[in-house]
Amino acid sequence: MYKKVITLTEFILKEERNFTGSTGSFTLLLTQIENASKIIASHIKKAGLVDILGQTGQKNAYDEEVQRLDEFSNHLLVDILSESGQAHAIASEELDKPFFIKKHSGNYTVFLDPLDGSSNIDININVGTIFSIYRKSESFLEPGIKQVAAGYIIYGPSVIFVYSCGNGVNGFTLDPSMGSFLLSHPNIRIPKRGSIYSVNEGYFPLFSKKDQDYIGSFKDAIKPYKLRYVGTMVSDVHRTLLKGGVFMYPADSKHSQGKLRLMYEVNPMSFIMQQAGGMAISNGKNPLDIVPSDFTQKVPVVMGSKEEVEKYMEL
Ligand code: P6P
Repeated sequence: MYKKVITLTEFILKEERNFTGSTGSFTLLLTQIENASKIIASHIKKAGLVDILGQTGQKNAYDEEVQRLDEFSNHLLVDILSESGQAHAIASEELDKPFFIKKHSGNYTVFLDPLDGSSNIDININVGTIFSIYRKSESFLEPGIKQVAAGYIIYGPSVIFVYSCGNGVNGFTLDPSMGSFLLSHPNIRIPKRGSIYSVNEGYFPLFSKKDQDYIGSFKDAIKPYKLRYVGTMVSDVHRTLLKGGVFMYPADSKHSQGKLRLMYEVNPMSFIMQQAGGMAISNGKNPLDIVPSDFTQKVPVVMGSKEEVEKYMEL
């Protein structure tokens, strides 16, 4: 029996029709991100076989070692988006400053974490790409609430493309035999509560008393929560989105604002969480309401199921 499968391209086109006056520009931009993710996925699959592993010996704006695959993914995404004619500017975790497109400039600003969790590449653990899209604006940095779309691609046993442009969250799995992403997770809704908490317990002694008490509440629960922590935000957030529970990257006594970047990681993932019925909190407020001070700004974050995040707010 013929069963219509919906490709990501068809889905984006259908969504485009929901936006009056849409010109197809956003569709083309998102399709180019899709195309780049397929190329990145294919390189990751054979990372162990070609001389693309290891470090470049360079450091990024956060003084972190740049992995070769980081650099490759960044160059690829910047090139493809620059050529798309739809991007006005591209800001990437791997670039010291935003890249403003002169020729074929477009209407959108894209913030990218080209290869999130890249230090896990060499041990064959999932990595991801995170993107966050704004309309071109005078003030380059805008609060996350102004995002027109956000999403991620998780490169794991399957390659899954998850995104939202404000009408809920949908996930698409790459069918390698067709080279197309097919709708596999329609209308993702995060469970109201979960049974997993996700945090780097190694830093527990450095956390605030409030964060320690919050984490302790999962261990002391009548039915204790499970701890799952991959160390790749895309993986930890994806699991939280599908299974429920909470992911957190708190501030600690050595990092007053934690490690995750507002523009590249916290805003897109908070947007997705909220679109799926979940919540996110940074320094006591919705991360999407934070007026960014600069594009490398870091914020602590707790995100996930309503019940777990509300419990954090009550502390
Ligand atoms: P830690 C990866 O380097 C990353 O930016 C996120 O993907 C991840 O959530 C976090 O850092 C892991 O940091 O300090 O627990 O190793």
